[in-house]
Amino acid sequence: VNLSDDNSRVTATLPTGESVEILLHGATVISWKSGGVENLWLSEKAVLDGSKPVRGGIPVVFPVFGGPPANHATSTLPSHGFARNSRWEYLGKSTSESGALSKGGDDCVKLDFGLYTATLSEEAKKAWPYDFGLVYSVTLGKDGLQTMLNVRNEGKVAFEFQMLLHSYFRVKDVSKVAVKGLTGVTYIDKVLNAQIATESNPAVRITGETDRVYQSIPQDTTSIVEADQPRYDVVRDNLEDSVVWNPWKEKAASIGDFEPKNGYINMICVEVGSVKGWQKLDGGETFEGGQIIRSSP
Ligand code: TA6
Repeated sequence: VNLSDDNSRVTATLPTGESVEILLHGATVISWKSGGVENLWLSEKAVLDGSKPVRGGIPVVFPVFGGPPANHATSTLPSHGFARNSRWEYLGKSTSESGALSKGGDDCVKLDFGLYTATLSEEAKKAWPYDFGLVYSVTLGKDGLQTMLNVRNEGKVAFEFQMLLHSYFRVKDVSKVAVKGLTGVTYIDKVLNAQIATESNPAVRITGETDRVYQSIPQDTTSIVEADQPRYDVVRDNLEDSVVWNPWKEKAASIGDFEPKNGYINMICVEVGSVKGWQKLDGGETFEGGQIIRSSP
């Protein structure tokens, strides 16, 4: 495990060659390599200096997903909340951790990152005046990557939040991709004026701008298949919702830090989260949710 000289990022590599790189800005995973290939898409114009959220990798969305609602505690927060645009602290690593990804030892390494009220910008504190603590754990294993967010209410006043891990997966050609495991699930179609629909297709294909919020998904795994070969399995842990997003050509052209412009062909977002309604925490209570991603390069 290595903290960069400029204290901006942490990298870890396993003896078997897998690697992960996390930017302290937003605790954004910006690279995850396994089987010799990069699994995450990162825009060539992603801003990595902390001045704005990272376009790509795995941005952490908290305490609100999307544009905040009116007349709500999150109303004056930026879209997708402050977590992805805040400086997190590196809390350290542990290798003895055995869990979903491995039996411990040196076949996995767990890196922890923290964000607390005390380290939040004045602007964010003013916009969302609750006493909270986040610990984001990134565990690199031989057979996958686990990212878990632990949310704690450190105050006495209850608060509610949404969370989502905005993962940009790298693919060779999105026109050959199918997303499986969503049959029968209700979704909000943000491209079709937020109309509610039910997924009738066992294999969701991307043929244009796609922005769907699938809710209350009964089983925990969403699979990304490419050219009929399994590529990623995204397993939700204590989260029931997932967003499938691809900007496609026109939207990609309109996003300033989205480069190359035809990069929409090489990415698909499958974003696990709790975004239907709100999770409520009373003082002292915690919530933990996240994902395990298995890659078959
Ligand atoms: O997760 C899908 C989405 O909510 C889309 O609507 C699009 O806005 C995307 O997130 C990216 O949002 P950003 O604020 O990172 O440009």
